[in-house]
Amino acid sequence: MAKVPAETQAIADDIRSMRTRGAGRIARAAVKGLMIATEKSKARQVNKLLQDVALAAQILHETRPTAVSLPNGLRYFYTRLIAKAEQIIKIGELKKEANKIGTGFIDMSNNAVKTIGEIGARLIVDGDIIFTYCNSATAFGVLKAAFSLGKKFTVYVPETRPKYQGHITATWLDKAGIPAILITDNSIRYLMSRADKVFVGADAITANGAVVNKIGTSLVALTANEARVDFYVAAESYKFSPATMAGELIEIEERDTAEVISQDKLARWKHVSVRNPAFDVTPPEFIDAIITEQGVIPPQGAIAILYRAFGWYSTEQVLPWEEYLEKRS
Ligand code: RUB
Repeated sequence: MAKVPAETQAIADDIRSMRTRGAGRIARAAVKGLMIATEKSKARQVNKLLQDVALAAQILHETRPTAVSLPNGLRYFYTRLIAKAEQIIKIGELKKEANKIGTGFIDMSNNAVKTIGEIGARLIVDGDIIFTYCNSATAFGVLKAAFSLGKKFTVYVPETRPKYQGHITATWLDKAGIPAILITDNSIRYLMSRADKVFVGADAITANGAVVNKIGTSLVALTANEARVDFYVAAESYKFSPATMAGELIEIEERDTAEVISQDKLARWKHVSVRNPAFDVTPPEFIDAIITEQGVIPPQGAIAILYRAFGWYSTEQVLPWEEYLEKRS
């Protein structure tokens, strides 16, 4: 039985190992993986093509569990491919349509980040002291757009242990010429009293407006709440989780302990183990607003975004490629 193309497998490996990371980039890379799997499929029948792409969707989906942008991106591509497959029987024609679908998602995603930047920039005023956390292209887009408008502000960037994504953000800010201060994660509460606003990204947003983002985000939100600092989340609407409409929880990824401590040191300890959860949940009470490409909403408005995109959650929204995987085996 045919495997997925090497390029699709490489995309999956890059997502798993975090060479490709950040919820938006993960979604765009995964959709690219499906585009390649469709293009390279040797299937001569439409149904067989759908089965090949289903295997690619499964492999890509299993890479990381938390960012909802990943299943949402895969679902966007696969449901539209099924719809086209119902009308088109020529493989070459279907492949062309698949390419359009994938490009459509990637363009929509890039445009959403740009629009969020423009909308979010309005919230920044001269003299602001801003906190961010981890490395979010969407939150960075807000800062960059405000800076391009000539606004003058300073950004505090926590390092974000254990993988130091804050250093990536610091590099981006430096390249953009935006004044920033890199701080250790333990300095957050001490320095938050001087801040005006926080902008972070999201891996998933639930129906009740809770935001799942890099581990430690909820501590940033807690200290912002205590210091009465505005807390904003910048997130495209494909980061909202339809399954949470039916009360499902977002799975929090636990990563390898080697990211936290050397395995030699760990081996010497007899009574101590290590945990490395990668994300946490910030409750809606700590969030002032979520900036989406559709506009700025209170966290309680999350359900409206979800309803508009998916209708009420139903079994139809169960991963659509699963049915074709079953046919394959
Ligand atoms: C990245 C992270 C980012 C969101 C949003 O976690 O928590 O804040 O993914 O990013 P990781 P973006 O480094 O574990 O992938 O706005 O770029 O989609």
